[in-house]
Amino acid sequence: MTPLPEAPVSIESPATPHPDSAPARLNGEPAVLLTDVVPAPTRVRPDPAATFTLRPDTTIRCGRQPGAVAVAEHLAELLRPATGYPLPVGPLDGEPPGDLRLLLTNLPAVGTDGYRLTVTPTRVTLAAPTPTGLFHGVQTLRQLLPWQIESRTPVARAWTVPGGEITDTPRFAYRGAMLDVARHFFDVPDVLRFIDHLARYKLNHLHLHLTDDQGWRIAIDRRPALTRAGAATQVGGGEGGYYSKSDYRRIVRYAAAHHITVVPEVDMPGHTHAALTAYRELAPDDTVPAPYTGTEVGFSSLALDRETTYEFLADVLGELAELTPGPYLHIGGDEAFHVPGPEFAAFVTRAQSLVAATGKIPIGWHQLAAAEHRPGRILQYWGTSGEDPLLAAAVRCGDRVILSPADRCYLDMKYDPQTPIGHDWAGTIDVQRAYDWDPDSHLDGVPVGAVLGLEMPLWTESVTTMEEIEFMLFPRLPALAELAWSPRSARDWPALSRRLTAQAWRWTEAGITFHRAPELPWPVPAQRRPDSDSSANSGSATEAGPAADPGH
Ligand code: TNX
Repeated sequence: MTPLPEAPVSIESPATPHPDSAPARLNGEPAVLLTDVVPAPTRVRPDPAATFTLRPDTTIRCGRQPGAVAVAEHLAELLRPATGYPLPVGPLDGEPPGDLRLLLTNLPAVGTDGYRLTVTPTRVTLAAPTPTGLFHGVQTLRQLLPWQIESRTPVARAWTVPGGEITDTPRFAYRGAMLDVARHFFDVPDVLRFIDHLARYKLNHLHLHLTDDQGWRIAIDRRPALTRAGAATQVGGGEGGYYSKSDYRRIVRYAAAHHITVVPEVDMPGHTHAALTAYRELAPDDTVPAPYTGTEVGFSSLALDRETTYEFLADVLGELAELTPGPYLHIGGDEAFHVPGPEFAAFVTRAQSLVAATGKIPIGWHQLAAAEHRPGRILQYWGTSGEDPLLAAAVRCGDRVILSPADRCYLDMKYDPQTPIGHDWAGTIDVQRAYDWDPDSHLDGVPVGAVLGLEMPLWTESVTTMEEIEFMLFPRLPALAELAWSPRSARDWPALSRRLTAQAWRWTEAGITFHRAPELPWPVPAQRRPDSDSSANSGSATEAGPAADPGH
């Protein structure tokens, strides 16, 4: 047998850990435990006597089903750069020791999206009833390898996986995050990187807020001025931008390969100023306004009493439905402050019918509750009071709810008053506040059976770069992903804070910017972050990550 390379004696440089760090994590690298995974799996049975070690000749084996082969290839691509091993994907026959096996198999205990991972000294077996379950298991396996697995170049060390068995199944079917590409435009590579972050933590929906007062970001062939005039700027007056249809298809394909469904949003009847700059007949006063680059909300509306508006919406929703393989179209519906209640309800009822005519299911912000129920309709709650009688009534009619309470889930809220970017209208949200609440009982009159899941929106009025996106996401996104995925009984703030800080080694190695939230016991050596300030909220949005370590 080829001798395994020695593990390096220590990481880059001596740690200067937070005084509260667990002793086991102070010197050298942290040993990965089966219980370290974020989000916490449903059931973990460690076998401390068993450790699996990847070998230079390890093969990733799976059945012939294309979905399984695609997940096996994904796993190989994750592991090849750091290990430097070839890790071919091969068939299940033979199965010498040392291999990783991916099995598509009936496993009623884990539902459709769950998996079972079994690690013995001779092999790793990942079993799931669907490719999606296998994909989730791969994300777990990735976290069980040493943190250097995130390196883009080969690292000479032993690639161990702690022994035992994990059986895992999601708590909620809908686990999402939203990116506002209207206030500031983010190009395709940024969106793909955002998708990577969702996939890592087993989120399965990407909501793209494609249109708002400041910009229209998706090409619609029958309405070319939307992207000619409507996409030319953004908050603060930058150049804006938009996705061509092929850009959008690329995003959808990449998301699908990561078992993520894209939920496109065209916000209406408010938040439509950019569309009015493109088509005069959409404007209530029939005049083309100047582009808007500020951050006020609630001032715009489509003309609700003209048929041209509904023809426009049919064109837009029709083309968007054609581009979108997922079942949903999001029609916004928030903050239409200048539209009287009855007109708003009548408008939404028509807009919902236009969505249904495309074969899709309407989702909207919870203000849609004012309009008629439609079979399958989903309302996204973004309030802060935990009660909304109209929403509760809609739920009694059969609507389901995605929870995005702004005072828990809004990733654009500041962590604390010193956070250099973000909002505070829903308060500040530190990591514990994001995590320590119960989706089952959050909304009065909305039983847990009506809660489809959780979504974490990132509005981008003040967020302008990928580093800033990541700074607002990490570590809150993984914490919220745990609420969405892990069983209710697993919620344990001290345990999560330890597991989150262990993730920071991976984020650093992967070049992901994160916020060194002061309430967490960070073990990552500060030296890896030359531009960081030892006080957690230094005013820099690049406390770690690409800027800190451009070599990755
Ligand atoms: C409210 S939340 C909005 C957005 C803003 C956000 C800023 C919601 C449905 N509408 O238009 O960007 O606050 O936090």
